Amino acid sequence: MKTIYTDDHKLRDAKTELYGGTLVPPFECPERMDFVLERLAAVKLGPVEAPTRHGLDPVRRIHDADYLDFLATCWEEWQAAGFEGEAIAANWPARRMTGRRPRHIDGKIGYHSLASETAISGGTWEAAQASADVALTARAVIAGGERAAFALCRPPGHHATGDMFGGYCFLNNAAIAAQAFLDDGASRVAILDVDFHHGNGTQDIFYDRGDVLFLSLHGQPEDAFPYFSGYADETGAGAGEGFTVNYPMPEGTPFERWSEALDAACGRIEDYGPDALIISLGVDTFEEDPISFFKLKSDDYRRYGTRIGALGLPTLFAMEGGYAVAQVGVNTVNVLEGFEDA
Ligand code: SP5
Ligand code: ZN
Repeated sequence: MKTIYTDDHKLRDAKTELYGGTLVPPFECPERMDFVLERLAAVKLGPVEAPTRHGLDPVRRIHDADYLDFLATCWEEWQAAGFEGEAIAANWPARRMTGRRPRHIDGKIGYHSLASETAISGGTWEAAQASADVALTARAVIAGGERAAFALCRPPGHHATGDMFGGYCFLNNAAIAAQAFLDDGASRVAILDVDFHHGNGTQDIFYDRGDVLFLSLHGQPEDAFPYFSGYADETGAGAGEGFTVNYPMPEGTPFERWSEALDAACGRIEDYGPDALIISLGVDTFEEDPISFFKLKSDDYRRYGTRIGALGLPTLFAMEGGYAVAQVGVNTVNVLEGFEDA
């Protein structure tokens, strides 16, 4: 299958992540992509092509105008305020406070964020736009008749809501691609999120809609980021009731248990009968991932790729997380190879 990729992701190069009370080098680092590219070449999965520019119109279908304005101006405003570090939120509209959007960047960044680990620095906005273009270009490859495509997105997207960044995500690439399928004539799209973390952003964006089925396998929210979503009783609202499906799982979950949840999710997808499937492909379910607690092994990625391939659907893989950097390439490409074996 084709991979869509651009070096423009390197513009996302924050130096700090707030982790355990100290500023550390971000887990979500540019080098992750090198390992994926290296493995794609080693197994000759297929051509790697550059994205085409799609502009902000398809992004505006998912994200609010004032949020996009914030992303575009955050770093300049932060510097103009005289702050010396990278832009990190320290204040939020917490319970019983007003939800009004402040003017000062120190307030506005809290209004538009859901976590403080993710710092904004120069180039973040440009890289986020390029990442959305990668997803939209892969979407167009499938619309052009290919069975599948791999959007090697960075930064990732599934934590980003319509108006909040966090969890290393700024624009929700999978949601933007799903909406593009619908706007191009699809009736139903399924998004299966296999990243270790709950895809809170994607869930939130489509929570009250029946034209996108969202399913997520993830670390249970009692113990795992993003902590405030991903319970099994979150099932959608209104017209979206029944079209959000969560499979939270505990610390130490091995592939045997995880793959049962995947089988259940695949059954739901078959019942739904979507025109296209998007996989939010995070490989932080790996046993050696430094910030996660599932126990998948490298061979397991190939096995579950085959299960996804057996659905027989047009399938867009969008890269999300995975922080055992040297193994991110093998594990990610194993999924794609397993898919092609189906
Ligand atoms: C796209 C993606 O995978 N985003 C993940 C963002 C997670 N950020 C918060 C990390 C906090 C991890 N704390 C776990 C402690 C493990 N010892
Ligand atoms: Zn993740």
